[in-house]
Formats: sequence, C-alpha cells, structure tokens
Amino acid sequence: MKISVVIPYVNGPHFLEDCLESLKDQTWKDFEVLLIQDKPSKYLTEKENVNVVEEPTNIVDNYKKFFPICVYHTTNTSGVSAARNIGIEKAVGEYVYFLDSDDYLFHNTLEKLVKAVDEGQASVAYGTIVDTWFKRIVFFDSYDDDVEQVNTASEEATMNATEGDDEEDYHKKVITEQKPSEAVIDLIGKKRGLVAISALNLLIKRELLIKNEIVFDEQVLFYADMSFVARTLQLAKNAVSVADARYVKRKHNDPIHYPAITQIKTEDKFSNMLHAYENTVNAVGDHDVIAYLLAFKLINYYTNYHATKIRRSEQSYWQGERFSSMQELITKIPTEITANLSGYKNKLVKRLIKGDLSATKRVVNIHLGSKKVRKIKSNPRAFACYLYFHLFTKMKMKDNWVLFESFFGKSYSDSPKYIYEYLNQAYPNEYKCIWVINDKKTKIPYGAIKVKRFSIRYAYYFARCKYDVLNVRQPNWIRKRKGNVFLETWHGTPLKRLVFDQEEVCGASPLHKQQFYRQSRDWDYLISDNGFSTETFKRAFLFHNEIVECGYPRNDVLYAPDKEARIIKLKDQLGIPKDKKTILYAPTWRDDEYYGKGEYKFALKLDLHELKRQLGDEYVLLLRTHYYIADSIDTTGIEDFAFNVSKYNDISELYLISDLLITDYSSVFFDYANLRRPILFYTYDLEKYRDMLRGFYLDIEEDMPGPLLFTEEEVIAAIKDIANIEKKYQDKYDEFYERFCHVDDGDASKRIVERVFRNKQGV
Ligand code: C2G
Repeated sequence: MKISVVIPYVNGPHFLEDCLESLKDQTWKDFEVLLIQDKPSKYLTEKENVNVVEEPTNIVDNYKKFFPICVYHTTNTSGVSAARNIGIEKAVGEYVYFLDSDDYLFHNTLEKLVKAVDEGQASVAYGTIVDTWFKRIVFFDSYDDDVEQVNTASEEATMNATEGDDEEDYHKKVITEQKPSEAVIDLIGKKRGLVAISALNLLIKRELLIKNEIVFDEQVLFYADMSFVARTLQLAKNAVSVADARYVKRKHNDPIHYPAITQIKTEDKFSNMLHAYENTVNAVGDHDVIAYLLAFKLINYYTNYHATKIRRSEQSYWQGERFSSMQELITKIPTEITANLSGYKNKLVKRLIKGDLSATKRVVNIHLGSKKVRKIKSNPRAFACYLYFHLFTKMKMKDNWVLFESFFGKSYSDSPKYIYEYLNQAYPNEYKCIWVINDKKTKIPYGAIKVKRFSIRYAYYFARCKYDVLNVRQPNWIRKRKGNVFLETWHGTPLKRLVFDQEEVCGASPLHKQQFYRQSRDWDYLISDNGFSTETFKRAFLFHNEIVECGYPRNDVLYAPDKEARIIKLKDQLGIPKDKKTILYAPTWRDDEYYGKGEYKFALKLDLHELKRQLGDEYVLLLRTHYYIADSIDTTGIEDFAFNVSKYNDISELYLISDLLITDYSSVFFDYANLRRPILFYTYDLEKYRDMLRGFYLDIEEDMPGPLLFTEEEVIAAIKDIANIEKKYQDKYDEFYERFCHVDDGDASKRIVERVFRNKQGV
C-alpha cells in the first residue's frame, strides 16, 4: 500500500460525497482511506441550527467497491487532531496524506505527489491549494487550467527543509542579506499551504512520523497544524514542491448548518494560538527558518486581529492579561525580525514590547480612524453608511414614514408598487412615502419622495422611516432600529431552490447564506402567494416570524376590473400593434454566467429573424430579460416584430398585454398562470440548470402547466400548434392553478396593508 489517505469527518455528507468521488477518480490507485468519524465539538453542539449527528454509512458503503475504506471513531478525545492521530496510528501505507472531508482533489493530485517523492527521494511532497466555494462538478466545469498554470509557474521547485550545509548558508543569507520577511517568503516559495502552515496537500513518509513521534496537538482545536507541519518539515530529509499537484479547499457558504473550523467564532482561539505557537517554537528551536515563519504568523495575528480587539473590548482579559501574554511571546522573537518591520506593524510591536497598553490603543485608533476616512473619501457609499450609523439612526424615528424599494431601486414595480398604490388610495395623506429609485425620471404617482439607492438621502430615510417595504433583501449594513417594521414582499413563488435548500450558491456572493440568515431575522412580515411558498420560506429561509399568505400584491392588476382598458393604453404607450397577438419571452438568469456581482450574462438562444419569418404574420414578440442581466438583446432590423421591453418597469403589466408566455425556470409563470393563458417552457439547458446549478422544488417534467421545449424548432412548432397544446395541458393547468394561484383575487394589497399598517387580522 503506497498511500493512506486520512479523512476526519464530523458532518456534511454532501461535502464527503464530493471528497470520495474525487478519490475514486484518482489516476493513482494504490491507496487506502481511513475515515475517522469525530464527535462534534462543543462549539457545534452549542449552536441551534448546526447539523451534527450524521453517520455517513451509506456514502461509505457506496465507495467500498472502488477502494479500501475503513471507518474509525474518536473515543476519549475529539477534534480534528485526535481524528488525524487515529489515522496515523492505523495507517499501513508507505505515505500518509491528510484530506479534509469537505475538500476534494484534482484527478491526478496523488499521482503527481507520488512521482515527486519517488524521483526526489523525498520524505515529503507538497502541492498547491486552490480555494473555491463551489462543489466539485461546478468547480471543474469552470476551472481554467491555463490561468492556474500562469499563477504557479514561477513557484520554486524544491525546498530543502533543514539539514545540511546548504541550509545553514541559506539561514545566514536570510538574516544578513535580505529582510527576513522577504527571505522567508522567498524560501517558502509563496506556497499557500506552507505560509498558512497547513497539513493539507502534504504527502508524508509514514516512517518519518512514527520514528519521530510526530502527532497533532490534541489540546487545541485551532492552529493544530502548526506544530505538526513545522516538526515534519524540520525533520524531513527532503521536501519537494509539486506546484501542479492541486488540492481544492472548499469554503463553506453555509456556516449556519455546516461551519468550517475557521468559521467558528470563539474567544478560545486566542489561547489556542498562543499554546500552538509556544509548542511549535519549542519543538523546532529558535534558529530554524520555520521559526521565522512562525514569528511572522504571530506578528500578523497580533497586528491584524488581536490589537483591534484590544481597542474595542473593555474587558480586562483582552486589555490586560492577553496583552501581557502576547508581549511575552513577541519579546522572544529575534530582533532581526522585529527590527525590520515597517509602518503600523512596527509601531504596534514596539509598544507591545514596551508593554504600553494605552499607547497601543492610540496607535490602533489612529490607524483604523484614518483607514475609515480614506474609505469615506474614496467611496460616497461608505460616507452614507457612516452618517447612517453616527447621525441618522440617532434621530427620532417617524411613525408615518414608509420607504419602498423594488429590485434594488431599478424599477417602480412588483409588490411594493401595488402596496404603495393601495396605501395611498385607502389612506390618502396619512403616510409620507419614499421611493428608492435610481432613475429619477421614473414617474411615480401620489408624489412620493424619490431617493437613489445608497445615497445620503437613502441612508437618512432608511434610518428615519418606521416602515420599510422591500422585495429583495435590505443592504447588509442596515441595522433594524427598535420600533422599525420590515415588510419583505419577496419576488416570486420559488421554483429554483432557495438559500438553505440550495446546496451551493455560485456566482452570487459566497457569503449569501450567512448574510441572508442575518438579514431575514429582521423581517417582521414576509408575504407568500400560496401554501407551497409558505412552507418553502419557513424551511429555506429558516424563517420564524410572521408569514402573511395574502397572495401577491403584484398580481392584483391581473384581476383588475379595468383590465381591457389598461391593455389598450399600454399597447399604445409601447407602440405594440393591436392587430397581432403578443408573445412574451421572459427567461431567468444563470448562476454560473456572470461578469461580476449582480451582473449576469445572457445569450439569446433564438434566431429572431427566423422567428419573424415563421411567426411574424400573426405575432409580435416582447423580449424581457431578468433584472440581473447586463447584456442587452439586439433587435436591429426587426423592430416591427421584436420589442425589447427589458427596461419596462413592471412585468405584471406586460403579462396583461401578452397572449402567450415563453419562459424557463423563472418564477414568472406562477404569476402568469393567474391569467389562464398558455405557457411554453424553453428549457434548452435543463440538465445543467437543474442538476448542477440549482435544483428545483417541482418535478419540472411532471408539474408544469405547459410543454418543455429544447430547440428553437420546437418552440416555433409549439407556437403554431398552440390551440392543441392548450387542450392537452388543460388538466395540468387547472391543477397548477389550484395549487399556486388560488389565493390571488385582486385584493392582496388590501390584505397586507390592513395587516401591517393597521394591525388588522384576517381581512
Ligand atoms: N422578472 C422579470 N423579468 C424576467 C424574469 C423575472 O421582470 N425576465 C421578475 C419577475 O417579477 C419574477 C422576479 O423577477 O417573478 C424573479 O425572477 P426569477 O426569474 O424567478 O429569479 P430570481 O430573481 O432568482 O427569483 O422565489 C423567487 C425566485 O426563486 C427568485
């Protein structure tokens, strides 16, 4: 047996599957797996939502046919160190390799490491660590090998860790000819794995560990790799670097259910750091280059993290005891290092060594203060935010002020619009209303005050309004004030899995789940359109406040008594011919196709000229991209057939003027079905969208009120045959309507206004 792969496991079966799948795919087959089931630490069991008890028996069984896999359990002790130590003890391979159950490997990682140790006669080989938020299949789908090659090409090939004359010389060079910081980084070759002092992606000769009794320190949960890696590298005859042996370190975007060790917040990290540091320094000795690396780690820990805490905390253990513990350690660091620091780090370390706590606080205050001023100067948004905290939230809140925002201020639309209009009709002049709208030219009735999102006036009104009505999340920096009422209308019955039901969030902020959780705690009311949404929101948002199942205010217009008159008016306004039928094409966005945050790509998979040729006599086409889409559709030369209505504020009104809807996985069809008009689903990328990106709540092949179409020809044929399709889908449509549309009746705005603003139940 060449390699023993040691995997500690606490929770996260979906992570583990990716991990084992990547082992199954290895080109190097000679390995065994030791999976060590660990008990959850107190940090996990204390938290209410963390998923802790999960024996992965089924998953393990599935992989037994591909490689030998043994499961062990931590018994008296627990923690990742204890688990890995069991692995070292039970391993029989010539080499040991640590892999975390939430990470995975490239298909050739083990092979590259094995070749490198064999060729270099080395006792350790270490590769590169690549970070990602994505699950395996998504990560590899978008992984650009060429970019990685460029990044790693300059890295050093070999590092001799300790023994021998060469190393002696190198040490001298380190100390005398260059600044130690640069020298150490140079020596380490900027290997993330080693700078972070991580035991991951190291292939280690088992004999080296056994002979020298190198184990993980079980007294600490955090920073336990430090002494292990330092000792291993110190004693390794030869350590070879293999830049293209890649290990994928997967960050967790659901720290609520599955926090990674680094995401656990606890005061114990400080004592763990000090303990691990002292232990390591004692083990490797002062003169080793690794000790330098450690010294920098400690200095960085102090200056980047700990010192800031000293300033903020009033508690004596932060200010006094911890300050002196840190002082004691940093004073022992060789002066070659401490004397060569510059700027802020230098000032802090000097004052620490002197033991001057108040001077330290002054340095931190000035540093952070000037950082903030620089930020405010360069970013008007930060200034608005600053005023929000320090001025506006200190002002009195206004009981009859209401702030409305729809799709990040991009439009006057959706449920906030209809709630606003009802509020003004039913209670004229009682409320002062503010609309967040980025385009000032947008017409808004009833004389609302218009403010641009993230402007100073936005911060002012957000702080002073008692009521905030939004259809997406509030900005992350908004803090709910006492007496504030947040009404979250949301923006659709979900088809695509949401937040905590979603395994991965690609493209969007990787902190999505954590932030979503915190923001949604502030919502007093959440609107739901049907029983299905109510249940989904409770589960997917972990939502425990009031859900008002009143139907969607935005759908009121679909039941308006003056519907026909509105249709004529709107067609005139948009210049849409009245003698032709209208098709609305409203697709959604794709998680993996984006330019940047909130800016997504869209490639139209329809040939508009062909559509016009085949359907132009009878139909016109309205094209409506999702509000996240930054690409715009070109309709040059066919302006009399294809109308780009992406910029039109309110899609509900567009539903009214269209005779047929084409969509994909967008929630628009739940609303459109209120009209009982035909719906086609152009799902050309169904497999990828469903299986890779999102996953759906409905069985899309069974439950949809219309056919799934995969090519342009099928779309054209379906439109030509629409009468038959309507007949064929009648029963499904009725069922669908009953399930998702039965609450909507034109009075949703009234119901929610009476509930939230007048505190009446059951209107
Ligand atoms: N929308 C639009 N134009 C489109 C697509 C969507 O104006 N081409 C609007 C509709 O009001 C729709 C809403 O944006 O209901 C949400 O769009 P979705 O495509 O469903 O996507 P998303 O923003 O991810 O909404 O629970 C709701 C969804 O799951 C999340």
